[in-house]
Amino acid sequence: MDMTVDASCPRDCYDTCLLKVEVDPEANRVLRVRGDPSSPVTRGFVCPRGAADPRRTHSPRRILYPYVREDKPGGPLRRVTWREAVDLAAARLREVLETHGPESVLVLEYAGNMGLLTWHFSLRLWNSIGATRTDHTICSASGHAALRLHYGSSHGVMPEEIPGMRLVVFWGFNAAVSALHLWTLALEARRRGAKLVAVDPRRSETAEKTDLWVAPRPGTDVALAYGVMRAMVDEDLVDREFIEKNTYGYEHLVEELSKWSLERVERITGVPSRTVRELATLYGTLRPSATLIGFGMQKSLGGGEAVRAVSLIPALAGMHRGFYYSNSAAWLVDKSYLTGEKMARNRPLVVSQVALGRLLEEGSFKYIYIYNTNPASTLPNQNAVRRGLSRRDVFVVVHDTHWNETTDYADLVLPAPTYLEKTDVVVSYSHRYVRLSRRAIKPLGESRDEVWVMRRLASRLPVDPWVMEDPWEALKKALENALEDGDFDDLLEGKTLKLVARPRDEYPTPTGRIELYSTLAEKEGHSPLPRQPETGGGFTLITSAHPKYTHSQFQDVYGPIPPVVWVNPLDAESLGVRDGDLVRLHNRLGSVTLRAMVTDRVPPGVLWAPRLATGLDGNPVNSVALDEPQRLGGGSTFNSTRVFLEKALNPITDT
Ligand SMILES: Nc1nc2c(c(=O)[nH]1)N[C@H]1C(S)=C(S)[C@@H](COP(=O)(O)OP(=O)(O)OC[C@H]3O[C@@H](n4cnc5c(=O)[nH]c(N)nc54)[C@H](O)[C@@H]3O)O[C@H]1N2
Ligand SMILES: Nc1nc2c(c(=O)[nH]1)N[C@H]1C(S)=C(S)[C@@H](COP(=O)(O)OP(=O)(O)OC[C@H]3O[C@@H](n4cnc5c(=O)[nH]c(N)nc54)[C@H](O)[C@@H]3O)O[C@H]1N2
Ligand code: SF4
Ligand SMILES: [Mo]
Repeated sequence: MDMTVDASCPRDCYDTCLLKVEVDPEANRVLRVRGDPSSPVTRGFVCPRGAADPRRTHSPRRILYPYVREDKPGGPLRRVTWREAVDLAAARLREVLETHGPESVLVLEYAGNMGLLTWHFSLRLWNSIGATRTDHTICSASGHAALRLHYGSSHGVMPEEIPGMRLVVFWGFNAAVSALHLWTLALEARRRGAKLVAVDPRRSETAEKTDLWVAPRPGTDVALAYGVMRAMVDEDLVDREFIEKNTYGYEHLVEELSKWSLERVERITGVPSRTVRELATLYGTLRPSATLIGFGMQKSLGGGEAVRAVSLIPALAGMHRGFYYSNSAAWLVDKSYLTGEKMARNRPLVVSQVALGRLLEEGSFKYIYIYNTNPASTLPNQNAVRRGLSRRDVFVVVHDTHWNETTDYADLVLPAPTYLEKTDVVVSYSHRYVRLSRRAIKPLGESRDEVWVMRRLASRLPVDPWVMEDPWEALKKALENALEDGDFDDLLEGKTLKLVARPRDEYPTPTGRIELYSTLAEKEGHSPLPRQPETGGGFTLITSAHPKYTHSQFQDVYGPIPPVVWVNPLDAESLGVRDGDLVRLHNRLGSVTLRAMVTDRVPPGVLWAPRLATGLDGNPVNSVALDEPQRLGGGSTFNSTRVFLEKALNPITDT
């Protein structure tokens, strides 16, 4: 008989849906994944990825057994037993630790599964031996650093508040694709009379559906935000009482604004002054408002600066933390206890995830343990990444659920169960609702979870006793202060609980206020007020999320990510490119061939491609992606990628 199991989607996604999973226990099959209607935020529906989870779970691309690779990249595989696999992984690790030291061991993980056990607890082994890790800067780091400068921490509006807003601004945030449930909450606000705005250089799916679309040139959001604030000040649309009571440095900000005439703003951003005024009027008259700042906009050389500038607008409009970026800093989950970072004797070496390719290429590591991430697709400067992983003097272990680009570079491949095959707890980075995600079916093949593998490895190495702590005991301790309306036992029983959230109107800044002028920035060597970076000429390549894929995942279900690039009709004409032609994008890092879609959804000088597509020449889009970390927070700069574009020969029709 079929049955239904409660789970939470652990994918790197704003929404962290509560799910109802229908399974056939006898056949050990997942039949259907539905949204749980009891969730106040994710409300009973799933995105195309959630809906495809039964197919992804039972996909022919699943890794079901451990394998040793004879020759990399891509050489023949030999199936081995778990005992052989663990012996080999541990022996090589011991050898590298003894001859090269822990710095030459790299643990490389990210948010492929955000489960607290899957992702965090399984880091204990690596923290105990002092392995090098990355700084997790690939996604949102610079925005967090930016908000800390002005607000002390980065949490903001809670999703349940969105329907009550009178204005919702999606600033560099394609929520209609990347955060379907937050978008749905905004649609509810609109039904109650709210206005929706999108700020995006590209006519994104979100921009197409909002009431106002503001289209700055890429990387000019600081100027635009200053323009909006200037108009608010000039037209007396600011909340003076709020500013007086809750902010620091208003005079400095006003002085800066005096340099930002709307003509200057228009020259830099391309946004007409009347549109800047219109946005300022919306902010000044429609309260409360929520400004949803996307991770996407933040992935450029001045992305952190842009987040800083945009975040100050709602303060002028009189709102406590009137932005939403990520609420991960609001919760009191003790992650450093879970990961063992807190107990570790030595601080490990931390390297840039954004610039990792160059380190890999130089041979900085002799042993790399990879899980929950697909670096041979998702990191920038792919040529360096792939050369680095191909080195003969580095032993690469990959523990993943599916064969992917990175498994081609693995010396040892280990099979992992998907989230539907293990029990875990997932904490969202947007909403407060948390529930036990129960195992729906037994692990497929010989797949073994991350905690199991960690403990097996640890039993063959000299490690601290805390590595072997019972995972559920550790979880209980890590959640001790985190749950608002119940305790750990309630969670184990399956109740949906709320996380305690830090207050919205408290500011752990040096002055205890919203620092419009950041004294922290001054101290740390950044400009106290956000700074508009230089923007160059040539083509800027923007890449962003596609509705059917989570980064590189789901190609086994939906087929390859479309290898297309949007080109503005004026650019196409001047380069002699017609719709459907093959074009080659190239720069000093590499090249990729894509099919041109000529469309006015991008302005001249801007190209857009779905992220993580593989080009028609077999090169990943990230072959050309910039790997220079941002100055503020070290974040990624994918959207500052500059490329040349030329018509390519079509291998089939052009001879
Ligand atoms: N379907 C789907 N959803 C996802 C994911 C996924 O892979 N697939 N991944 C999740 C993850 S990890 C992330 S990080 C988020 C990302 O989600 P978002 O924050 O929405 O980011 P992106 O989709 O990268 O881009 C958002 C928008 O920023 C615009 N943009 C680019 N440069 C600029 C600029 O200079 N200024 C402004 N104003 N806008 C700019 C782009 O045109 C794009 O429309 O999505 C999450 N949700
Ligand atoms: N060009 C371009 N590139 C980008 C971006 C961009 O905007 N443009 N955005 C960047 C951003 S924001 C992000 S967050 C990164 C994401 O980069 P990655 O984290 O590398 O993204 P995924 O491709 O989703 O890879 C996740 C991997 O985890 C595996 N996995 C899933 N569940 C489990 C599990 O339970 N256990 C184990 N062991 N493995 C599991 C999946 O099979 C998959 O191989 O990509 C970045 N890359
Ligand atoms: S990927 Fe996001 S929207 Fe889709 S089911 Fe998972 S949490 Fe929900
Ligand atoms: Mo991300």
